[in-house]
Amino acid sequence: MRVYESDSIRNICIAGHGAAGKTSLVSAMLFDAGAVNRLGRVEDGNTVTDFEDEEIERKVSISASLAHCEWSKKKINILDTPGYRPFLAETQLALRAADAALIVVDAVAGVEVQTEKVWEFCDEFSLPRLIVVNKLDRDNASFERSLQSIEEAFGRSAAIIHIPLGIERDFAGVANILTNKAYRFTRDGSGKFQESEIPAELKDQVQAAREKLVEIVAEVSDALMEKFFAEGTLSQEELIEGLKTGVAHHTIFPILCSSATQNIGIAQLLDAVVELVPSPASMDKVQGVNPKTQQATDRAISSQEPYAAYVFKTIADPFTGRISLVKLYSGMMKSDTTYNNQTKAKAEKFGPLQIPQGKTMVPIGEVHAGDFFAVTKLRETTTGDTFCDPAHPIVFPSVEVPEPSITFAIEPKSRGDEDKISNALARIAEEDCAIKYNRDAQTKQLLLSGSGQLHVEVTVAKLKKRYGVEVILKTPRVPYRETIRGRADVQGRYKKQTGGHGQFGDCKIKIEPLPRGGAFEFVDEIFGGSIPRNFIPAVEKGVVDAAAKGFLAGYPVVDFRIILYDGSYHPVDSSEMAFKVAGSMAFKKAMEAANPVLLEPIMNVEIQAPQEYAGALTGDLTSRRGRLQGMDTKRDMQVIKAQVPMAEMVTYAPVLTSVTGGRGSYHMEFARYDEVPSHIAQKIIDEAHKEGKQEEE
Ligand SMILES: Nc1nc2c(ncn2[C@@H]2O[C@H](COP(=O)(O)OP(=O)(O)OP(=O)(O)O)[C@@H](O)[C@H]2O)c(=O)[nH]1
Ligand SMILES: [Mg+2]
Repeated sequence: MRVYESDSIRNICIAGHGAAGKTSLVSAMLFDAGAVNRLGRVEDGNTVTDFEDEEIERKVSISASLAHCEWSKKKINILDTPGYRPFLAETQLALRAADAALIVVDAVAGVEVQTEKVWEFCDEFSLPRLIVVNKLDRDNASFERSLQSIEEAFGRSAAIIHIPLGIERDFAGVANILTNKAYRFTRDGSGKFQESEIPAELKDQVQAAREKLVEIVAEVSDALMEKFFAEGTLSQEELIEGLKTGVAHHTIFPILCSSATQNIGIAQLLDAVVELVPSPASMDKVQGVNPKTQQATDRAISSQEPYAAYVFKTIADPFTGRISLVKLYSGMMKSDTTYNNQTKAKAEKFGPLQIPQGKTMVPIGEVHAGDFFAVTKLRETTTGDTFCDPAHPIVFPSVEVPEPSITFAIEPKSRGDEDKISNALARIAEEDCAIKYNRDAQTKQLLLSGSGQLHVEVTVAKLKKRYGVEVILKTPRVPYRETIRGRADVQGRYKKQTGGHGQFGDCKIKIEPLPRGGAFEFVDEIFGGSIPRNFIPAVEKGVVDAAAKGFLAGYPVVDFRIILYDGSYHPVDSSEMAFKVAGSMAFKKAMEAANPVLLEPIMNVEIQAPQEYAGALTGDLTSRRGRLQGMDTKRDMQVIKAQVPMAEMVTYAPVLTSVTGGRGSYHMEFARYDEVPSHIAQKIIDEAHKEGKQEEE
């Protein structure tokens, strides 16, 4: 395995909407560059970058993966990423580590929802971008429509570099407006092509595209602008140099053409990557924070600098164990060396460094600034950590992945697997930052949250295949709460004075509602010692314990204030125990008198679906006691915002899927607690009493 210098490296991340052809494109790039000797196909489950069981089975990318090839003596590191919404956190992590993105647009569908989403990620990371219009060989492909949607979404700084030769079944290659040549492919999947003059029927189009490009490139600098005004055009060299600058500063986004599965236009795409994507050596310093001073600092991307590297991804391999994928920003790193994990303040002993080609790892002695590598079995290191020379400390910013949007309760199929589940989930959460799991303190259920039903299902499949634990997915119990509407003034008196040593506690309390927010306040207004100081905390404890057990249906009572204002005691029989009991008796009486009600969590729900389903979806939301908050359109998708009780949403995912034929997605987050309407409350209370009885039996 060769060691590459930073000026011989290009780091790109392939991103775009689901099924745009990203994995197929990577497959063709690797094949044409001779990195692999067959053109892997998603259909056949033999691509380099979709190697996980779940990816092969579902024919969908689920995790980001790293591959590489050599083209024109440059090493191109390629990160393939998922395009389906539930897996976009992976895409975000991969883009964070790349130096440029290749945004893949489906020539039939044009720019889609997730295309825009990944574009936003690129904005966030200030990434240069090339745009590839792929699937130009498909029926109903249209270069014009694709361009139109690209310009609508991303503005006129998207500039054509390739024009397709033919379309749909006749798509045969590309006309390159920079070289002013046409490249016609043999269309047998071999990637072989012949160079020729631009065909007569495309000459005008090529000319117009070139003129537009010259105008856009002229805006890159004052010098170019002056030249352009003086002479009405730019020289070939000025055009190329200006274009490179525009790409590097992400003010110009070149548009390329391809068919990944027919292997057409891939060589020209690789040329464009090598020529237009900045090498790490040519890039500005990378920004970070000095962990000692918390001040911003930066580091030149160079092998001469002290080492600094960023762990952008972790793979939990059931056989190898933990695999950390690392981007080396500066310095060199070697196999079998101990390095400083600055984030964890721990030294980590590295075994051999490896260069991943999908799942295949090739050992390498050392790696230089700008390159990627993998290292296995680090003990403390997790995604987002920085390694650096302790004498030159720097920490790189990590990525905040979005909060999960869907939650299920999980139960093991066989009893006794509880510990296994937690261990396995801990592993999976290491590689998948978008998964969260916890035991709900209120309902005692083990909850698993992800970015969508598919995400949770994939996690369940991993649990089974990798760790041998089978679980059942259930809708989570709704964490209802209880509160009061009114006020009350009551006495709790506990007296047991039959024979020997008795028990005596007596307290008077007022209860008042507090605004929503889950709060509880205890106010001590005892003056003159009607209850001795040392027993007051016992009264509070009695109230707190009783409130946790609930009054109506066993759900915790919240949003209330207790004012302890009077009471009495017995010099011998009073005890903490007795005052605790008195406190809880008082609380129950207070609840009874203060008009108790049930509260339920209300969620902010945002649904995206093709417009034709909007009516059906809003109707369904209304029947779920939802309140519409607004409608919006995003391209051809309708965005519906509503507030809906959580209890009504636990059954939503399969309904949305069946209504929209799998084309809708939704996201929800907690908004607030609201009173449950009384006719529904009664059902919940009856249900809770029934369950309570069953548990007692
Ligand atoms: N006709 C045609 N089909 C293509 C082309 N590229 C990809 N496909 C097909 O489109 C489907 C999706 O391709 P993938 O490469 O898995 O797409 P992807 O963007 O990686 O998908 P995700 O990673 O799941 O978002 C597969 O059935 C491919 O065979 C293309 O250029 N032309
Ligand atoms: Mg893919």
